[in-house]
Amino acid sequence: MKHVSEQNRTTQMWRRIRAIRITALCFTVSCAAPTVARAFTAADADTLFEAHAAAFYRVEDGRAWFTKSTEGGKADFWMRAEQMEMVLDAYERTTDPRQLVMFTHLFHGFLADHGANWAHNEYNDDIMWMVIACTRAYLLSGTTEFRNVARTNFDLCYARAASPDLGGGLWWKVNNQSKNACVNGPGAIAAFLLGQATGEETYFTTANDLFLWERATLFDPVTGRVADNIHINGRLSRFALTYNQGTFIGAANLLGYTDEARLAALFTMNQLCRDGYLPASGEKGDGGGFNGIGVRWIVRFMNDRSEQATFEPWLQKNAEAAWQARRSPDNLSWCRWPQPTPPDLRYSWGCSSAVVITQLVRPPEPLKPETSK
Ligand code: 7K2
Repeated sequence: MKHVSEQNRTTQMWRRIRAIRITALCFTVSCAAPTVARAFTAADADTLFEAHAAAFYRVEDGRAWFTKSTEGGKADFWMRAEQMEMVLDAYERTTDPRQLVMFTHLFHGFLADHGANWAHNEYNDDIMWMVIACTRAYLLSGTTEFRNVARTNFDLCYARAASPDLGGGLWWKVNNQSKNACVNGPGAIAAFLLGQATGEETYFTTANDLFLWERATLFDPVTGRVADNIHINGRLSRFALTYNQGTFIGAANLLGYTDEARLAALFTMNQLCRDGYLPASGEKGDGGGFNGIGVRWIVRFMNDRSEQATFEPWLQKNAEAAWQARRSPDNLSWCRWPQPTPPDLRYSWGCSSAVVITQLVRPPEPLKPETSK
């Protein structure tokens, strides 16, 4: 016992000495070179957005797309839709009209490749993502073409996906085998935004019904976990993903279920992160943009409900890591921060989460006033 407490005392003494040294060092460093500990800024958010556009955004005759990777190709349906949301995130921060022009070109490019009716796509979730992008764009720009396409496709998707099996909710695919968080959260959000865009009450009712089904079926009210899906046989796949947490939080917040939104956000922060960092998914597949989607709806909830004290330091830590992880010379940042971005081929979708988080999270207040330039 004596030995142990002596050891403790010695350790404590050394800790104190080290703390004093570190304080002294920080003081010296910050006086000599105020940029050493600088946090990401609005200019850095511009840099990441422009770097992503330079690497992946292409436009011809007013029709634009995001390439699949630095080698070319075209991003898949839903990854393209979600990178269109990324452009709207940037526009909401900057209100730079050039970003609305970009969206308009992307919209026309999307219709050129996939048509104005997306019923040929067997994934109901894919359609809901694009409905969200177009409805958000309408709400920001007033361009009725965006709203009309969104509405037509929501209606056709809802008609084929909604069913009373398993208590309600939407099927994930047209083969009607499971009901997944990735279509029901987005479906609730899409319906709510269409309610705002059209003023029609039935969309709000649909949004509320979808949310209540997801809450009853996929949400754990004790922990805040959102399960990925329920199979037609009633088996629940409990694995939790940041994008599913995000769209659940988004729908809950829009509809006024603040306690549920907070619990699901706390689960994301405390249970899905390691050292506070959002989980690093594979960048090739669907996972590359999951954290961007999660953060989008957590930030909206945080801002709408004044929850900054709980969530902002964590989000800023991730945004800072996303910024620091960028590579030179092209400033692309992948989705696996705080690990640095490797030098080889990158995917547009896998590089979108870093862009999204830096658009949405407010940079931290500078610790020290800038010294003279
Ligand atoms: O199993 C679903 C979903 O529940 C799960 O969260 C993710 C995990 O995978 C699928 S959804 C992903 C997509 C697969 N490729 C085509 C896309 O349109 C489709 O929705 O990644």
